[in-house]
Amino acid sequence: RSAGIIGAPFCRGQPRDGVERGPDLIRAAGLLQKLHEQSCAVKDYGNLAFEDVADDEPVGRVKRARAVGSANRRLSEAVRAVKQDGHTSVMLGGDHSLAIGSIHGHSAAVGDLSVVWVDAHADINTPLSSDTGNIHGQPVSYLLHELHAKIPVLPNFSWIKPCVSAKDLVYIGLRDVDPAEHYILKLLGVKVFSMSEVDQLGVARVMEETCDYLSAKVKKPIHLSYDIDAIDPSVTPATGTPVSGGLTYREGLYIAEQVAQTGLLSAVDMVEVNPLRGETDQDVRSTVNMAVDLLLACFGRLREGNHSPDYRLP
Ligand code: DIR
Ligand code: MN
Ligand code: MN
Ligand code: MN
Repeated sequence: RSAGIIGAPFCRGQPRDGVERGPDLIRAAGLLQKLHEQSCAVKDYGNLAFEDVADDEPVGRVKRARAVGSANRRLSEAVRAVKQDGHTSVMLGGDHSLAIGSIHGHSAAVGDLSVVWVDAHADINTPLSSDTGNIHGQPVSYLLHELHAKIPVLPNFSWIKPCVSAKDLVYIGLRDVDPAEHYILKLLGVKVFSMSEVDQLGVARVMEETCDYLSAKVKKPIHLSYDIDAIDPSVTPATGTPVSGGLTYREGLYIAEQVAQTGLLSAVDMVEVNPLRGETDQDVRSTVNMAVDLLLACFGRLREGNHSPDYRLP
């Protein structure tokens, strides 16, 4: 398996500057070299260039719709190309509004897919239910078939076709869910492992149930959308909306390892790393290192160790 890396230095899905630096920081922490060292072929497609959108006035409460719509259209094409080149797509964000384009492009290339959304937040507000108007709290709503009728037309969003079924979505790590989001999750019967379930079942059972649930019927390619704020802020403080009581370093890694072990991982997003939200260099280092370690686990790195099939003892 090979990794096709796309940098998406984009921050307009939320109000805090700095998250656009994620892709370069994650590369600077040695992602490509470390993937090579674990015998993973890598192609870096570089960073996308997003045009600035003038007069991007709020539409209702929704902020920066034109910029978010146009950036995601580009990203969707880029992810589709990476999949058509035969790689596992790695989208480095940027904020989580980018999951719209990433999942859309992934689905355009491979068809039906499952989504594992690891996050403190559900990111399933509709443009009308959102209190903040920030699109990084809404991406899932644009992607679900079941919510299509609830989504008003936004400028630069008309290219988006819903491409995910509620039954093919699993959440892990939730602990800050708005009332409208909770209503939607219950209404659609979405599979959710909030931090309560992680406490109750342990991460091993959560992943067993996640993988059983997703492979019960047809085995679809998996899109792993990993918001770094799923991890506890003691480990990943450099992010825009930290919420206490998150996944430990080990739980976070275990999730990525288990998704990788299904053999179905087809695309991954690593989003919401924001160096300007860390108070110290160590805060930023710790956050970026977590992102890198999660991605290495996605490409087969095991804590027990690894060796290539042709290894011979000297
Ligand atoms: C909140 C916060 N539910 C919203 N969402 C965040 O803005 O819709 N998502 N922080 O990452
Ligand atoms: Mn900015
Ligand atoms: Mn989040
Ligand atoms: Mn998120």
